[in-house]
Amino acid sequence: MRRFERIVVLTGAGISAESGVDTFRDKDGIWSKIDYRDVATPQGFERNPGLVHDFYNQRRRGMAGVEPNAAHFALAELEREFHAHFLLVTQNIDDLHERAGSRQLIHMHGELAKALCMNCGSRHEWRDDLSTSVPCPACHHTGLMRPDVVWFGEFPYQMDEIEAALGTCDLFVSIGTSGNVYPAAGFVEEARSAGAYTVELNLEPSGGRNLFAEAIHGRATEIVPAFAKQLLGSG
Ligand code: BV8
Repeated sequence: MRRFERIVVLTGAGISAESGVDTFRDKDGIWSKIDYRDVATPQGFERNPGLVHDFYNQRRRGMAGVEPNAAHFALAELEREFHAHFLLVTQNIDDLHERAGSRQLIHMHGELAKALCMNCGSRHEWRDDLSTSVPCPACHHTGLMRPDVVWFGEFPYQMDEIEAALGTCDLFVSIGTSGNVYPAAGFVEEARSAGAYTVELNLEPSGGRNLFAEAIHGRATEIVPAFAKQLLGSG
């Protein structure tokens, strides 16, 4: 494998699947059980904040006992070797990447373990249930705390940093994502037009498979450590 200097990795729900975290669009996935318009849009929160809080409270509670898997650890090791020019962008809102040791990390869709006050804009570490009766720890306003996640129709976080990295990378790797959600699904084309080599690692071909120069299919806990080892072996 050729030698790369500047790597951008994008991950989706598939990298956490073997840790026991549900994906969205697989059979029995999250969106097969609840309509995303009711729980992952600002309009849904406006209509029924209690339903949205229950949805995220269940997912927050569901993280108890969930551990990072070999794929998360392999990416953290890859970063340590490529520290200066390595960026991990995740669509996931779980904290498994940071718990595996990843540091050059952007949660473009926000974080389950954070709450945002819509009154004063303050953000808070949040591992308990949220509800409309929880006061903001900063402004003490009640009723306007929400999960700090990016819903459909909202702007993903740190897009400037992400676009800058895509424009200068020489390797773009997409792991465990179905390529359904934009702008993340369009990152491969931005990286490719900047001259990067593009690889998809996924259980099965994603919707965007043909946009990648190479695709490796299999379970993340097997193909990600093997891919990272090959990259490190190429020096
Ligand atoms: C925005 C909330 C304006 C948090 C989520 C074109 C350009 C820009 C926007 C749009 C556009 N077209 C349409 C839009 C609007 C919309 C959109 O994309 N709609 C889709 C449905 C068409 N996008 C937005 O609204 C975004 N904001 O556009 O702002 C803008 C415009 C331009 C530039 C900047 C901004 C906001 C999108 C964020 C929505 N929030 N969730 C939460 O509750 O988690 S989306 C939701 O889907 C999650 O965040 C999730 O991360 C994301 C993507 O899903 P995946 O991670 O891919 O999961 P999925 O289940 O689909 O796939 C899992 C894959 O893993 C599968 O392929 C499977 O095979 C694989 N797998 C399974 N097991 C394994 C495995 N692989 C390996 N090993 C295994 N063991």
